Amino acid sequence: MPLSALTLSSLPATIQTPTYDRTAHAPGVVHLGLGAFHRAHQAMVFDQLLTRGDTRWGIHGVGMTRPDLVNQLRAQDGLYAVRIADAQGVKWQVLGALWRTNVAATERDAVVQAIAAPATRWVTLTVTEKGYTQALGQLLLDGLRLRQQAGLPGITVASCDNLQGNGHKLQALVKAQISSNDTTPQDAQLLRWLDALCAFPCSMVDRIVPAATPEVMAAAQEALGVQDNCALSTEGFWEWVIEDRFADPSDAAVLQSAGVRVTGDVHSYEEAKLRMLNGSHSAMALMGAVTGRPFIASCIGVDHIRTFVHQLMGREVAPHLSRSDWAEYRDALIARFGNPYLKHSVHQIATDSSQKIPQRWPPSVLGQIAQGASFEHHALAAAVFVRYTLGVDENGQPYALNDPQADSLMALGAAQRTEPAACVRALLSREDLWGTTLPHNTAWLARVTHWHQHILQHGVDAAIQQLLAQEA
Ligand code: CS2
Repeated sequence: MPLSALTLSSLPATIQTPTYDRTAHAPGVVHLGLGAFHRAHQAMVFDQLLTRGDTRWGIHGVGMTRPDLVNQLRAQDGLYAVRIADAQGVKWQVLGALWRTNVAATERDAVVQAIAAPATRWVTLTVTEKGYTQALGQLLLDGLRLRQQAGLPGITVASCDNLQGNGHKLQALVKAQISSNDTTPQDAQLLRWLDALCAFPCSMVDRIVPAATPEVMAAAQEALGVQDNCALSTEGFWEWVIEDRFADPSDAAVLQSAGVRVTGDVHSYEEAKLRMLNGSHSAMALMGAVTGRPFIASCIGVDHIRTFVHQLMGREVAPHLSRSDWAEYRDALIARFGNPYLKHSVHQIATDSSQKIPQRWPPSVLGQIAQGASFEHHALAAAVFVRYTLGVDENGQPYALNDPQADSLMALGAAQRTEPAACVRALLSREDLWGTTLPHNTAWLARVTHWHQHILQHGVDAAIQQLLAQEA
């Protein structure tokens, strides 16, 4: 039997299920990007608010491209289970905040109408780093224009992707769809309306939510007694820090009451999270991909990788953060990475590395260079990235590069066995990855070249051990 509104009442009594009416109200939130992360993070915050009787937080969820997930969710009436598991315990919960669904690629008009619906108060986004395209800006603008023309209130449009200053980027993207054309008086009015009545807060979101696996679905069947094709697994920890900038200012207190941190200073949380958590994730993911270790937990469980990550954060990232409690943050991250319940695939995190590296590594390297300090850990991580572009691990197992830049990266990386130095130079010269300054830094180039050579000759593990011996 599949999980659905009909089978909800047959679940074991220990499992928390939605107690609110899921059909009486129109959704107040349109969420773009219906991946695992949103469903086990924000959807759980909104579920809390709905449970308390605030009916404004039902979600109209929009899958950007893939119809399969949306079809599965529809077949389950938008219901799915989340396993929350770590050293503190294991608990299952069925979420009911998802009230409607669409696929942007095939049902664009329905999405525009959802943004323009009178009940909509928020649009939230987790469309990944590569999702910030003109098409996205235009989709949002079309919905917002309809609102303005209908005389409806402005809304809060919150980017929740792993990008520094994500709210500013999104606002600029939406507005660019107007100013790139000749501005008519109507356009000028729309721009004024956007500035005055809509809010684009920056936000930092954090929870480790691996993509769904058959193993989690089997565990869901066991725990629920029904089949759930959309079941997810996550950790107990979650954090959502959002800038105090809302179309409806009273939302600040509402979100705070559900455990969200509302602040004027998202920046210090964003930079710490991107460079410490995500920066370490990318380094471990690439190391795991090249050495044949499948999960983040299998990487952090190896002594020399754990020490490497500890030092990367403490010595090369922390000195440039404005968040002062970084040592506790680092130690908590190491424990989270080791969570045995999270089978977080290294290849999932290595996906789109070309879009992730720019936020995660260069700011720390530049900070170290400015202080005349060592950037060896980042240089080694960059060398592992170069090695990763070969598309075959150290055991001879091939893997696919899942990246919008896969073709160009593999073309540049192909020559690394025969002309390693030229290959490193070519990959490090790319400003889309490293920014405008690093490609001209000869010391950076020299150290990445050094570690790359070491990796080709002795392997990634030996290179890490050599680095630890040298930096002891
Ligand atoms: C990961 C993130 O896939 C990735 O790139 O680094 O999804 C990470 O798990 C989340 O940002 C944690 O909050």
